[in-house]
Amino acid sequence: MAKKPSPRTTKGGKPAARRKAVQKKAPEATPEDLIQYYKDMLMMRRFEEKAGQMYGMGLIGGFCHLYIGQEAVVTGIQAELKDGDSILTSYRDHAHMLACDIDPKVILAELTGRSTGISKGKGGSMHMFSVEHGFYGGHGIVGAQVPIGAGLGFAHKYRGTDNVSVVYFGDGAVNQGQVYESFNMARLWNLPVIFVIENNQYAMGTSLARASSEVELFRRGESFKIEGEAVDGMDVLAVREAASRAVAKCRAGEGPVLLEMKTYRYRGHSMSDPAKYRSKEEVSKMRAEFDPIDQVKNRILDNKIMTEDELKAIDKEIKAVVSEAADFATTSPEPDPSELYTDVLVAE
Ligand SMILES: Cc1ncc(C[n+]2csc(CCOP(=O)(O)OP(=O)(O)O)c2C)c(N)n1
Repeated sequence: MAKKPSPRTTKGGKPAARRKAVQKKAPEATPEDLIQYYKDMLMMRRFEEKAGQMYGMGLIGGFCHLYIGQEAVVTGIQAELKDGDSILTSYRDHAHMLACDIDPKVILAELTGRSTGISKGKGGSMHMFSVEHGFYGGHGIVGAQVPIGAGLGFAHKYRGTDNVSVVYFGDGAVNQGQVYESFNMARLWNLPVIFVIENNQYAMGTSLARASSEVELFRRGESFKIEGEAVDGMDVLAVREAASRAVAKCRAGEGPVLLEMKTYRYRGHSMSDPAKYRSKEEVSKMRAEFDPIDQVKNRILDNKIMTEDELKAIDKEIKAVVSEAADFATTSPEPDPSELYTDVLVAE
């Protein structure tokens, strides 16, 4: 866990790159909030379990990276966003799209390469986009989304709105030069960008400590005077609280901000990963003790907001929605060969 640093000041007496350690106090939430987060995270989990199953059946081709275990991060941040805000992420993008209210049917149809998919079946799991929903991809090149996220922040500022740009990237992307060029421009121009490092501890099979000289990733903005905070990314309420502070700063023109979400992915890097770089015990411990959905479920039960049976009924409803999406994805037609050259270049 990160130590709280001694405060430092710039020449002008302003605090420089202050940082905070992982939140310890359990934040408050209304019963409605808890139920909503439970539903949102369960939808992501059931959707991806179905995607994993369909991949195994050969219905999904190409790459498929699951977000299972990390659901609290995108759910907690999305709870603080509003219309006009933009988000973008890597290839591990299904949950981010669901958080943007994109129909599970069109996501699953894209995964199965159907014409009804969000990229008309030509993008697959890693290449999805919806400007209408404020979702700017789905990026297969590690770190490529970071400068684009800074650019979207510039667009928000240029247009004079108070919208923010949230760019998610992994611990494997943080050592890239383009990330630091983006930090520099974002601070230089005070852009409303929230840089969210989803630190799930492994980049494919490489653990953070094997690839990074500084593993406290919330410090990575320091030399650019970007304030950073480490957050318990398995607790949706801790995420929401940190997001609320970050969003308020950005909307007030005091951005950018960096959030390091300490999270964990349960599945392999992608569907073809045998995951030999970590023990089964490590994964089981994280699932048993820190699962984001169980944490919310326990809060709901402990506070007698709903009964176990009522929660099971919600699960049943969500499974029905996912099952309907799977039927849609498997019965939709494949793209017509005439689509092969459409939407490939911008200036057609
Ligand atoms: C520029 C670039 N280099 C390498 C790769 C191959 N690659 C795909 S995912 C990945 C690991 C990224 O890990 P991280 O950023 O921690 O994200 P996570 O998969 O953990 O969500 C690598 C090296 C790539 N897609 N792009």
